[in-house]
Amino acid sequence: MNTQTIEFIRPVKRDTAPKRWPVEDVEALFSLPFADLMFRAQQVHREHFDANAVQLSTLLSIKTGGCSEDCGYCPQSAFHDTGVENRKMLEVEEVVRAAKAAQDQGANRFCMGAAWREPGEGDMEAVVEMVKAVRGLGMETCATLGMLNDQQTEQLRVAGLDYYNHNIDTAPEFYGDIISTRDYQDRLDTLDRVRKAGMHVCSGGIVGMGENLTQRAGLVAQLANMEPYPESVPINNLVKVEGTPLAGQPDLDPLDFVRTIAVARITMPTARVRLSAGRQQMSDAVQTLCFLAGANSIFYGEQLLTTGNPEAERDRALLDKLGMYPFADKH
Ligand code: SAM
Ligand code: DTB
Ligand code: SF4
Repeated sequence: MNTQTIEFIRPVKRDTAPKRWPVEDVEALFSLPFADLMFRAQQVHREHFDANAVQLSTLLSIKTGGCSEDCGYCPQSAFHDTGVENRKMLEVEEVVRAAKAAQDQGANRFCMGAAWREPGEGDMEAVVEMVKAVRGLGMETCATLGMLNDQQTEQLRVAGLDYYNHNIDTAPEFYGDIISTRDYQDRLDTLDRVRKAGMHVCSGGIVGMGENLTQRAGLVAQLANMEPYPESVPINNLVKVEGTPLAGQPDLDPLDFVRTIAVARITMPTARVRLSAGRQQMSDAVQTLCFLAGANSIFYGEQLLTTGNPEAERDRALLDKLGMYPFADKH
């Protein structure tokens, strides 16, 4: 036997195990006839969830504007002139007041967002107090504070944080077109730390930023191939804010947004798929299609971070009309 033959019979070495969801398989889902895609999404949804129940999270910006990152979509980046006023971190009492009000309106999760690349030296102490206080109200807690190191992750876990939101936002190969001040791996590293610390992961992305279909499928594949995939997956429709580099993006066809929800549902069957930013610009009919496609969580309350969201009353009316009701996850 010569060396040539030995080489030939040696098993092929792979760098990584085969992915559960190759990008081309996800892209094939996107390309299904609309009715077939919706049917598959509904089958998966009903296998794992009450299809009439929706989880309600309320957002609060605990530190607004002046962020040192250059995310092309974000009104809070210091690189863009959007008219968003920079504000220092809110006091713990103000946060608790807002959380109580959200709870009174029927929200069961409260998400605290900060316009940081990462929390600074003195920031964690106050955030830990906020998490403890909101949890003390009997609400689930979520925070989104940018990148975390091991120590910060541990502080949040000890405080009792239920979810950490950290979006990967788009496909790896499109990321550099949108953000230059960090790379994709930074996001994945923080998500790993959150997962290892034992908190629930909330991670999703934005559609409508000019990505092509392969890149949109690439975003979903990245999320779906995480082991395990996130418990919560926010799908945001780009909110076009004047002064951001993406303000002039053409509108996404609403049916392509609905398709993204359906594909997320099929590839991540047990995740909460959240119909996130962009609802204020959506008709009731499109939102309804998103629920039919498997969305089962929304941001609830008239404000996202710096942009608007439908009034709570309008959302209650829509849910009533659809025979849907709020539902809290049990952990
Ligand atoms: N600074 C932290 C970070 O980037 O992780 C937390 C706050 S940041 C505003 C949270 C997420 O909001 C981003 O990852 C992005 O997905 C979303 N977001 C920001 N601006 C948006 C916009 N104009 N339209 C849709 N989603 C947006
Ligand atoms: C997520 O995926 N979307 C929310 C939340 N997680 C933090 C934020 C949306 C922000 C929309 C733009 C703004 O209001 O500033
Ligand atoms: Fe900063 Fe987050 Fe906005 Fe990026 S998305 S500019 S990190 S607040």
